[in-house]
Amino acid sequence: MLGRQWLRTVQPASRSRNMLKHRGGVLPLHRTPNRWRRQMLGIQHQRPVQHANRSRCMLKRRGGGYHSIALRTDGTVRCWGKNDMYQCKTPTLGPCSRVAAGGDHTMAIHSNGLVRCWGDWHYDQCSTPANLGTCSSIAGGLYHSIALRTDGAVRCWGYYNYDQCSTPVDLGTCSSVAAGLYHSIAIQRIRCTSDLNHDNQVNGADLGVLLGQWATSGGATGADINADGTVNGADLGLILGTWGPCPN
Ligand SMILES: [Ca+2]
Ligand SMILES: [Ca+2]
Repeated sequence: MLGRQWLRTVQPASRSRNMLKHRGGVLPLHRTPNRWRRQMLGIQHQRPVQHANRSRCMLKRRGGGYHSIALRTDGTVRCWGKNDMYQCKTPTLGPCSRVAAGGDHTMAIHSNGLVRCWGDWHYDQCSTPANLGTCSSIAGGLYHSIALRTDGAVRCWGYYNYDQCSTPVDLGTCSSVAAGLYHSIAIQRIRCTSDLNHDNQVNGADLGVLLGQWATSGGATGADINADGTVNGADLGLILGTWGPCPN
């Protein structure tokens, strides 16, 4: 059955170590590397047997191509499985708050919010952007990485031949990120139109902005919330009606 199926493969022209030999075109499925075939067919690979004393301490677990990573409740990180790209050579980290695993790379968010990455560097999937800042969520694709900054902005780096890191310009602030083999996902925050100063709260500061623009068109402040051309009582009603934290 497998021999009759075909898998389209497109691979970059250069990858020196651990190179996948097929560089584009169509291959019979039975000739594709086991790893691709399993991934395309949705077959989960067999994971290493988990040691009993690990499970008692696990806060979160993530699985990469052939390795697994766990975050213990004390913030320490444990990794096991395939280590040919040093994906389980966990650096000295200190306590972490999140972990993630890509194809052959591993990621963690340190307790100070900074992202660390180790393992396969062939596609710069571990070249964490210098201006990344603090992050609240991370995810690893097959050869790329994605992070959610604490201000809700999304950053992506690594392999991008399928535009998996072409973050949409109108994405805005997000609440969560995830990664597939060759694609990325972000959950966009619901726009909070009454939050005129963009601090994720509808409060007195926004009321001040509105009153400062009273009877005008609102201009760049966005104080004309209902877009009827004038900052008026209708906009005041919208602010009072959505008073409090913006929804995530
Ligand atoms: Ca506000
Ligand atoms: Ca209005």
